[in-house]
Amino acid sequence: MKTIIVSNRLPVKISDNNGELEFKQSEGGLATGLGSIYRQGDNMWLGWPGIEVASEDGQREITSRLGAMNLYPVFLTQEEINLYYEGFSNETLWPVFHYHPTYARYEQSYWDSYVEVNRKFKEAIFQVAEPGDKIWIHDYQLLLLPGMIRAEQPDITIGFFLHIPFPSYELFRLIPWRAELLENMLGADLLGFHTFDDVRHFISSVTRILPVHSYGNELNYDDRQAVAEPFPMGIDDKKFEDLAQSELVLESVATLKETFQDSKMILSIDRLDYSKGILQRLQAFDILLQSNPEYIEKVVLYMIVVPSRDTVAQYKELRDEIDKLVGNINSRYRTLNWTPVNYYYRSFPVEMLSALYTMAEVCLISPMRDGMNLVCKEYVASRTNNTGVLILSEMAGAAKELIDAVIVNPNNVGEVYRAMIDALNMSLEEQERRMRAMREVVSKFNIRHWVKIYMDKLDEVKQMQDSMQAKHIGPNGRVYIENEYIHARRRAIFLDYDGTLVGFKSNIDMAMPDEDLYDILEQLTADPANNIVIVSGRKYQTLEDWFGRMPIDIIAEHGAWQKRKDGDWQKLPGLYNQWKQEIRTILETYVDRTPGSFIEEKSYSLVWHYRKVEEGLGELRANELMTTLRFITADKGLQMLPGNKVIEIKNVEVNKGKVSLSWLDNNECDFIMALGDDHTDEDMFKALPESAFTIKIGSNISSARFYLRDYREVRRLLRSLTIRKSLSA
Ligand code: GDG
Repeated sequence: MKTIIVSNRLPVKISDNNGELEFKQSEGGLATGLGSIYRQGDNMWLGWPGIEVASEDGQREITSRLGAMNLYPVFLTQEEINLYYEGFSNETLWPVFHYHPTYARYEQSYWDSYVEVNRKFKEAIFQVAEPGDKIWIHDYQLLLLPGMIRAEQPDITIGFFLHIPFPSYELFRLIPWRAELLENMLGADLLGFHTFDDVRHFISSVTRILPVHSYGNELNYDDRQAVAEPFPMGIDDKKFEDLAQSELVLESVATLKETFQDSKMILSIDRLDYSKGILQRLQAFDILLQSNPEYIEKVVLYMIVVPSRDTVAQYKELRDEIDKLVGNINSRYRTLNWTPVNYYYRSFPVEMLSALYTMAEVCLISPMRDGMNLVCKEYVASRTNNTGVLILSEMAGAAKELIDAVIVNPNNVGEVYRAMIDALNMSLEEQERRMRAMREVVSKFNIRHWVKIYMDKLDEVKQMQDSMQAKHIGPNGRVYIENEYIHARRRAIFLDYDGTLVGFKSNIDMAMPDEDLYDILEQLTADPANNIVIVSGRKYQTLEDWFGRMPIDIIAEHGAWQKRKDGDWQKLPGLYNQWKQEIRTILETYVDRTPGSFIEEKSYSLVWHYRKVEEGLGELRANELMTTLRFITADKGLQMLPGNKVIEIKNVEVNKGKVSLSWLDNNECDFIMALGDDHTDEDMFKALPESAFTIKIGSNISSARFYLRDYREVRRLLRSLTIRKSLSA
């Protein structure tokens, strides 16, 4: 069993040195963190090596040399890079996911290539993967890969991590291929995001766009469970701490100090991107110099912008605008010995970054959107003497953890400007208090911790699925139940109706029994050893219409009404319903405020239904309603029962547990089976003897002993019981 890391780009730089290929391992945070995984044993990292190699010989050589580093290449053509990477990944997904939908291009050719390249990755994986392997896929270039792998290897373990933000549903739904993207993401067992907000947005998109049921962060789709959870990514804190104290870096710091003398340094480092807020940052710095001339010659903005995608029009334009604004500020404020903005459009060796982190009194990170942002964490890790101030945009994922930074809204240029003034004047004590707290966070939640908790959770999700699988009644479980069934002399079979014998319909009147169901019930009732008891929350009149003619016992309205197969309808004695008027008035206010909801009145209960209400709003109102009714119901001896898109208010004495037990008191049975899909069925599962076959439909979060996926599986089980019985007779 091995682990395969997959990302668009391999952590290696291959360069052609006079015909001789040179391989340099990447030192990025992700590569360092995952080094503990992919460098071990048979494990590997699979991705694009970053160069175009057309010849088979060339590809073979690269594959073999990378193999020695536990890397496995997926070769891409220039056209694929243009359409899949620059196109769909960077011109469609990137702007939408970073809240710039107007920059997004929805080109069919981009999408086609994205599908093709994801397929290419899948094929490469199957050249090396075996059943039992673990696969951890990274980032937005490979959103389709989990589903494509799952389709061919249903049991393989797949983790997925998104390094950029997941946008709100309102933005995500703009993408023409939104359903395909989500369906395939759900092929993963564990979906990791940087922040809880990303998780919320993802869950809200999948539940609105696909028929997915969510229980908290567990998502049920297509007979599988996936889990979505935040894992804020950390850095290699030790590396930056050690670098800051290394001789080479200290020498560079001394040189920088000589250059900048008494000027305080505000540092900013980003890749060229419209999501980084570079222009707004320059505007804030401009205001600082304009409104506070005392800072002239006393402060510099040291700004590194790492070149990126500058062949794309939007990026080129941004670059030109930065050039213009930097030129404008420098030309207005420069003095003979001082340049306000030290701007570099290139990258530097990490030792130089470390020297700048060590030197800068202030680090200004003000993206409009950023999945996490590691630069701010590297600054904190480098401040070994606990001084320095971090100004951090609330739109960066890191702001959720580094709450002791000076947090700003990057759109509020005035606020960013004031934050710079505060930072430049912050007392040493205050700096130390904040920096210590942030250093603790950066050190505890470092990259090794991130990898560990992600991998632990992936194993846990797999175990959860396995235990669900164990509870699921497969062929063996079915044979076991059939044997007990055949040898029993007198049987009780309690059947819930909605969601158990028929599918869940948004119109309750549409969920009437069909021929197939009648046929199954007839087969069951044909055996004199069987007592079939329908236990439903539905009105007794409805159940009478549907099943009254059959030799079946019926318990209606959760037990308020009962009818034996050969008797009449009886109501539970001692129930009263004078409370209804007051509760109904409250429910009506909820119906008035919640389009699609309605009230159902039963003899001894009132039900507020929200199955036709907009996703999310129904749950919100249901919680509100429960809070409103909490005291009134307690006062009146009533019970509130939250069910599947319903809240039922009824007398405390009425519940499926009590009624099924009292039914058994009068009827001794040596085989008891109970099936249900709802909260209200839990009372029954708990009340029945341990030997009973209690079966929950649709979820494994239950006190029932077994689980079936849906009403179709229920019908299959019931039918198989009757067939086995007739075969054994
Ligand atoms: C994604 C998400 C998320 C920068 N300039 C130089 C240089 N760097 C290094 C930094 C840092 C890394 O690049 C940048 O990290 P970020 O987190 O800011 O952004 P990305 O890695 O581009 O992007 C982001 C991240 O994934 C991780 O999940 O945080 O939100 O967009 O490590 O030090 N390194 C060197 N020279 C430079 O000039 N050597």
